[in-house]
Amino acid sequence: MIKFLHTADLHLGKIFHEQSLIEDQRFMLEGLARILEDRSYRALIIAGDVYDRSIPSPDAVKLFGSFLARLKAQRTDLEILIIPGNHDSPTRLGFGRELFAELGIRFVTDAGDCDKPVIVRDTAGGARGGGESCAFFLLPFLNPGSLNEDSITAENSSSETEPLRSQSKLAAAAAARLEQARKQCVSNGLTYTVLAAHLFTAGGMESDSERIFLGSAERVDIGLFGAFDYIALGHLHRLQQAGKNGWYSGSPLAYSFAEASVPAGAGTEKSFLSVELADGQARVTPLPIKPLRKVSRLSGSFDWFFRDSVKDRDVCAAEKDFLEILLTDSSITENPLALLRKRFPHILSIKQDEAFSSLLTNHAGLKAPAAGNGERRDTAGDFEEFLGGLYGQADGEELALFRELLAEIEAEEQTGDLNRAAEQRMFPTCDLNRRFPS
Ligand SMILES: [Mn+2]
Repeated sequence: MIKFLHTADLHLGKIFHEQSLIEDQRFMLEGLARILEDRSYRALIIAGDVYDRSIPSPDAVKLFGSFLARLKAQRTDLEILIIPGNHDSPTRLGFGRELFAELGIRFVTDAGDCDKPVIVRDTAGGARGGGESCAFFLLPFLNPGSLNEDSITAENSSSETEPLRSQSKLAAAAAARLEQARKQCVSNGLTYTVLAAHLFTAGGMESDSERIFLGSAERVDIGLFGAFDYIALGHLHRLQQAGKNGWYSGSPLAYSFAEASVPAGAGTEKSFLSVELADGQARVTPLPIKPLRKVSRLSGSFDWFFRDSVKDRDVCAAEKDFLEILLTDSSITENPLALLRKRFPHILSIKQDEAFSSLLTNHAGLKAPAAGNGERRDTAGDFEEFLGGLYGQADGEELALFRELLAEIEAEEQTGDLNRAAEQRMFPTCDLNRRFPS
């Protein structure tokens, strides 16, 4: 029997609505290290997106370094298998990989190396083993150009090779290489073959925290890798099966409110996957992860949250979570985040969709009239109407102040126009957007 743990999409260094998650990630990795104290685990797979950014934050790098050191301090025999995802820089992630390989920490960062497996043997039956064995193939995220056309057909008559761009073509090229190497392993008597890959498979269920790929050519047919006993996938952040033998472990923490655990919803639980290869098949067991702080979504009126919910069990249970609150009021509340933060210290987002949509339907007149009808806009009148829409009626004092400021600005604009005309004779107009593309 060969047993290993599969995770992916750690996104170390992730900033979630301006909130650093580094403490939450440290807590999660401590939990992972504790699971791996169990000596029956022979390997750990991290299937891409170790970091959130290609240039990771110093905190993230330190955290990952100390995590690897801890794993090796407690278990020198554990194989640690790592590939870059689309968020990682392969070169930076793979720094020192030749040295790390000596320690049983494998970073495969070049797609051309995907056909060189790491062999793990079951030594439970004594030092000479005699037990089962597994070849772990590691396929890094396929950046455009990371494989050439000639990888598909070994006998390529043309000397010119074309770098491949789309995910589907790259995956097909990788699959051809992998299948040759996999067959070789089987004929060499290895019991199992496993593939780790960071891919967006066709039919996969997305959440809000992956970087999206557009177009069907960017989705990969998981059937290409159907001969492997298990495919440890990264990229999609929800735990899900892909094809017969493929699994996304999902991210170990929720990285969007779409993955919130409150209210309870299907498929939002975060887990590591414990995989046992035995009796010719893979048995997959999700190990639920208890986060330091949950990500939750609540809805109700502002007054309910501000006053009336102090004894509500669900609200009290979520008080310290990373929160998104959906306000159901039909009128807009000013500064709700500042007001609610006293009670909910980790509130990160407030939505007032209902108030905004009722504002639009009840005050259709707020919409700007069609441009170019020659009518001069009455700015103060528009503002009065806007205040009316927000608060039922405009505040007279506010409106008077607005008229005063408006008069000042209009006077300035008139003199400004004369100055600008003079400036433009000296400096021809330049398009700022073109000079500084966003
Ligand atoms: Mn990811």
